[in-house]
Amino acid sequence: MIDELSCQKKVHSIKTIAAIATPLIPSAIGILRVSGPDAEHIANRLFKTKIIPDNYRKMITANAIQDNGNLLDQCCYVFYKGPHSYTGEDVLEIFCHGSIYIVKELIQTITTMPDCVLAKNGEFTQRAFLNGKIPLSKAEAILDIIESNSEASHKIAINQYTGHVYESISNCRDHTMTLLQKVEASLEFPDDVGGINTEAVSKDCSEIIQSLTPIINASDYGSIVKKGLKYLIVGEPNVGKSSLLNKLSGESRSIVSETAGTTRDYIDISIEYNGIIITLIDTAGIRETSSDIEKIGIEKIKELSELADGYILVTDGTSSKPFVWPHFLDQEKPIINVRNKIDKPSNNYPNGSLGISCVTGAGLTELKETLVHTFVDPSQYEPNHMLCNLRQITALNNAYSCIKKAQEHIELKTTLDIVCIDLRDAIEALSDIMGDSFTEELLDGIFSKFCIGK
Ligand SMILES: Nc1nc2c(ncn2[C@@H]2O[C@H](COP(=O)(O)OP(=O)(O)OP(=O)(O)O)[C@@H](O)[C@H]2O)c(=O)[nH]1
Ligand SMILES: [Mg+2]
Repeated sequence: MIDELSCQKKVHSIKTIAAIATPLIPSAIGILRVSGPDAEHIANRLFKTKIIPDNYRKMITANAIQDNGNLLDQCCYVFYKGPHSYTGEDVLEIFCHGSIYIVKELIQTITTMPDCVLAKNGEFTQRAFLNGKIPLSKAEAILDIIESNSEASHKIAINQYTGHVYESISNCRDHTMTLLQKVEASLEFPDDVGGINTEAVSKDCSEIIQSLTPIINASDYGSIVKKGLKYLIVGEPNVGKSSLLNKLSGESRSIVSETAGTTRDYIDISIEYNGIIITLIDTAGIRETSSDIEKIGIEKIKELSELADGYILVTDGTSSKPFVWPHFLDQEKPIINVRNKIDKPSNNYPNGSLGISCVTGAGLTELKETLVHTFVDPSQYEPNHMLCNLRQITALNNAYSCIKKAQEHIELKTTLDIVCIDLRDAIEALSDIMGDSFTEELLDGIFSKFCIGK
């Protein structure tokens, strides 16, 4: 564990950092960020100016001039005097024309100034956290906002950022602390406070469990929103797997032909339905074959199978031949049975499989619904009450099982020491969610996932 003071000292003893904050592609504007004790000096040197307090937090237009007198660009910049900045340090934000050359030259010019180095991933946000500008939970929510790729994931991330869910978790922690104090008191001062009331402790545990349960259930949805769902489209050759991929995505990505064995390599496309990103992977038709290339394609399905959340098994509705589920595919994962080509009169799809047509589009909305609903029902969840950060979800589950253990131990009349340990572990796990206690390793793990410049 490292305490905040030593962190702050460390931050201030290290150098000024600089980074490009926008993607390195030709664009209207390029943004660079600088944070640290030399930010003001860098602005003065680059823009041949002297920043005055009246100009703090104001957009100033100025020429960026390199040390050799070369005019690099006409830029705008904003200088934030610490602690009134994102990181809590002096911060300089530079807005230049979005030419790759200008952006690269600017970062080169800035980072060759004494005591200024290129920032590492997430280092700006890490400094904001270490300087007490934002709690760790908020820092992680920023990452979730940046990574959000659907309406649902954005909603959850924004709610995490505004902190509603943490209020509930913080209340659970307070409740657990009060309970721990009660148990500790009767353990240490039995003569003063009397023996433990097993029923009352168990009731408290039930109440905490009840408060955590909706967050846990909702967070299962949150984690699906965050990572999306991956389905492998499998079946015999020529049943319409590639047609299905194309029809669902609205793109003509996979080659469709009446020749059996057309697809050899796999092709994946992501679609969004009900706020969930679903990655569909079209694969080679599964059959006994003498073609080496086709065999490799079928081998690939085995590898892909491990990463998939489920399968869409496509059969041809006009054929009565049953599909024999190959041993190398996981039977435990959900299998969505679809019978394709229901537009053809000879189609006789049985109950238990979903009839679709890649020609008319029949059944495809039901199919998309099934793909999501097999794992989760989005209408049941309130984004206010969920987490989508996997580290925080793990800590939440951990806290839940510690409270459950405490309840079991108290009901079994196990020694109170053990109950105290369970409750302390639960408090620690709940604190972990909020990031109130942290290790250097944890911080490195969190901030390394950020992009440079954030
Ligand atoms: N009538 C009808 N024809 C379809 C439908 N879906 C696909 N087809 C036709 O079926 C044939 C095979 O389609 P593909 O999508 O290439 O089948 P596949 O399962 O990917 O085949 P392989 O890549 O060889 O494994 C093509 O001629 C398609 O036009 C459908 O819903 N109705
Ligand atoms: Mg195909």
